[in-house]
Amino acid sequence: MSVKVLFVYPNTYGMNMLPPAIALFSALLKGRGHQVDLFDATYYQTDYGVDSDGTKATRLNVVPFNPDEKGILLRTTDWRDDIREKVQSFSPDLIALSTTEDMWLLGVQLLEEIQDHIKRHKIPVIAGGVFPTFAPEIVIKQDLIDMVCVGEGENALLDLCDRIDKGNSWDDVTNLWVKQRDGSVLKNSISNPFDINDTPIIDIDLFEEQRLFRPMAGKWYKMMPIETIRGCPYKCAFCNSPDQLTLYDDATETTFFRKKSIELVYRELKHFKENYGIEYNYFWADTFLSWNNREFDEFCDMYSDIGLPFWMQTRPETLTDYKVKRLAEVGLHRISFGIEHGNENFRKKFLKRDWKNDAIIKALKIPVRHNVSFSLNNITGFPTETRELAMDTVELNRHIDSNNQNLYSFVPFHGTQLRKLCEEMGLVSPETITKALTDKPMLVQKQYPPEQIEGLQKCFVLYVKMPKSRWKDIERAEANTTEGNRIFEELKQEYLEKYAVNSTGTDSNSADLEYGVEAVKPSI
Ligand code: B12
Repeated sequence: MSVKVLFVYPNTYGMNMLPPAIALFSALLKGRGHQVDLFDATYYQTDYGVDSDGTKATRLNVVPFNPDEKGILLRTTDWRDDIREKVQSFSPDLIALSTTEDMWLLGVQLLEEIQDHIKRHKIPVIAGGVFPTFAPEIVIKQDLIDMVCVGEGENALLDLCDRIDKGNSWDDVTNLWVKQRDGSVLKNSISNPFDINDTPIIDIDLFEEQRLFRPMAGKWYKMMPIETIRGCPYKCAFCNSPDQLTLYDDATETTFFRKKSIELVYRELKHFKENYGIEYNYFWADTFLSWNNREFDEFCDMYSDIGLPFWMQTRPETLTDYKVKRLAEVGLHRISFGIEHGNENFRKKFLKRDWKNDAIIKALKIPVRHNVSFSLNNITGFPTETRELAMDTVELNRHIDSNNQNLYSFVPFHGTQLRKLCEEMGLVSPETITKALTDKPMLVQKQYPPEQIEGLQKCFVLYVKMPKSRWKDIERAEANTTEGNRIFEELKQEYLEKYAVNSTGTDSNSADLEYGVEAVKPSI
């Protein structure tokens, strides 16, 4: 016997990279003889949220590219018909939703569309992912949700499917919150983290081939998300990773921070290169250079056999000349760094990032020396922040010869230290669901109102890259008025003509996006 699991993935078309969790679960479940299918909302017009990609292009964070190159188009069919057709034809025994916070309400919308089928056939529905992990009390309240996975899903999902298969109760499956008939909830404890060295080759066949294509530095590649490390050694207050550590430290004997064996990483890389024609690897570890020196050398020796360009994200403090040089020799193509804020004291106090600006500036000369292009991620709109403080972020970015730079507005995700602060300050309520990073600012603060944040976001790249003599005009361009937008368009042209040259001096079209969100032209 086998269990039929239908994964539901709420997503909008800007975010191309496929979700590794679903591909991993699929491989594990198929390995146990279960059947798996997927409803992926990525290329449907769901009228949900924003086109993060388009936003980034408008703000000069990325440079437009030719969307027809790989023929990636939105679907022309209605998602409602398709998801209904999917549940009817596949007839799942379990529906499994994987969701981040900003996608949760879209996930609910997708489930609501098939609620008749769910109710008629009494299909259990489980939700997992970073949002269900950190806001299980919100997720379990949703009518259509029967179970919430708190923490990692590998063992929980396998255990659950085995119980369903055998007709046994799943009330005591670890990591699960299970809703009872009377509405009460059983909250099971968290089991030890999954041994990531037991990870099978993930199953990407569930996804359409076009989901692998993603633009990087102005060019399309067939790109594969690859896991090397799970968890992060740093404690940034706006990020979910520190709370993952705490969740597991408090509940289990082992740590959430784990490194995959280089041998296993090699097997995956080789498999996808040889069998799927992968052209580019996307290492999504929070801090790629969290390895010790021996592990680092082992990676470089291994990767020289793969020879494909790759992207990574890491902290400036993890760079050395030796490391960047070696990585560049084996294929490092592009790096993303989180700078986040330019005011040292503010960054230390509120973001829990304790590093000096001088040290950041010095470290970020290293990739320039080795001709490796990179982008900088920054955030504004933090609790208590002011425009003056935000201008320190502009100032710091001006001292760094990056190829691209973004200024996101702060999002108080559940399961972060700053979320707690925002709730304490009354800036959000515990129930408030967050939006995407590229959406409108979430916090409404008198000392730094949303319009100011948006104005600065709009003009951030101009402030960073143009001479200060142009700042008066740039400030006028911040206004979201006919006049302000006209000045913005003029400055944008000037920027593109004179200043959009990257640090390696080779192309002004460099654009990468950490979250794979670049504009794709709708077909309808
Ligand atoms: C790869 C990645 C992406 C990929 C894939 C996203 C995805 N949904 O998988 C892309 C590039 C598309 C992406 C996009 C975005 N991302 Co992102 N991303 C990551 C990253 C780096 C790794 C996630 C990952 O694959 N981990 C490995 C897999 C195996 O595990 P997992 O996804 O964590 O899931 C585990 C459990 O949660 C659970 N689980 C997950 N799903 C399910 C489902 C069921 C049924 C069950 C039982 C269990 C379960 O089991 C899994 C394995 O143990 C994380 C940071 C991090 N280190 O976690 C950020 C992170 C998830 N992203 C984040 C954000 C903000 C975004 C965006 C909103 C950014 C934006 N543009 O606005 C979008 C949202 C897109 C979307 N539809 O989900 C935040 C999420 C914040 C939040 N609380 O919601 C994170 C946590 C970054 C951070 N440090 O703050 N992202």
